[in-house]
Amino acid sequence: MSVERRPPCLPSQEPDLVDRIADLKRARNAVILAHNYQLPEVQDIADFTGDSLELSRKAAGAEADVIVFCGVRFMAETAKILSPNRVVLLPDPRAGCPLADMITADQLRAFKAQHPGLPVVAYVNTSAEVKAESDICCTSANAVRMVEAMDSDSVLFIPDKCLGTYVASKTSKRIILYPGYCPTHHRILVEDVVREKQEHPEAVVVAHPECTMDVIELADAVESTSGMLRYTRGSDAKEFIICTERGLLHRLRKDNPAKVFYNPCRLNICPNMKKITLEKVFWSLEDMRPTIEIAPDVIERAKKAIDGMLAV
Ligand code: CIZ
Repeated sequence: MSVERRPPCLPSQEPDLVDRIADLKRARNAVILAHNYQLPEVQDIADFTGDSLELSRKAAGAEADVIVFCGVRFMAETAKILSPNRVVLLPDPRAGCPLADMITADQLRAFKAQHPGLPVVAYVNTSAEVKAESDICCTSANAVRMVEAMDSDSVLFIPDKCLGTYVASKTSKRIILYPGYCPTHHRILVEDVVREKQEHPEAVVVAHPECTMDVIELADAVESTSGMLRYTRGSDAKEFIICTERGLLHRLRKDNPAKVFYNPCRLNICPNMKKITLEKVFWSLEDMRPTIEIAPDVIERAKKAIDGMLAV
């Protein structure tokens, strides 16, 4: 799908852009969701900010006809799976997730054929079609629990080999990894964390499980983005080194004005997350596109994998 773009009539400096989005949102009866990795100004206009599953569940419970998902494609697809009768807009259709794109439904079928009979645990960072081919979904927060819930000593874990390696260190089950990874988390290096820790020896290191295992081993806590929000709020520590996509720092700083958050490197920016801008949010509400469309049978099968996770 390609976006046909009109000349930008509303540059972001224009003061009433935020008001115009709010007016349009009311007129469309829309809810705006922003993932924790979105640009600060996009997070600030959202009705809800959070991780992808949390947002999709909030949208499903909201009385809105339209869901604007400021995030990447698999996240907007999850919202559509949970709210199939609503219009779901992804303000930039090119906002994909390189990790999710590392496995297609065909590649998963081939992986399953190499390991017949083993259940598939799919991280939420997968397309609807891949979820539809999986036995159960997991988030980074509940991956260990989902693996342990499988009625098998061995499981196929897709697509993130880093999260899978971390899970393997926490369970006695045999995890067969798929070789996917998140390029943004891979750019956070051990040297970055060591240097930051030398500069701020009191700081607590919190790492996302999409980081490489050598970074995870340096961490005081390993958390999903929502877990990081809870952990830092509840901690007595005053300084934190946050090893994940840097968009989360905006919310961490807003929620904890008396605490200090350090970003360990300059390269931990997801270019896809940053494709969503205020202008694109406005345009998507104005034009009511680009919409997320998923075949009904794919929605039904993908929902089973998500519902399986929610049941556990
Ligand atoms: O599902 C999400 O939101 C992702 C990808 C990460 C997280 O930890 O929130």
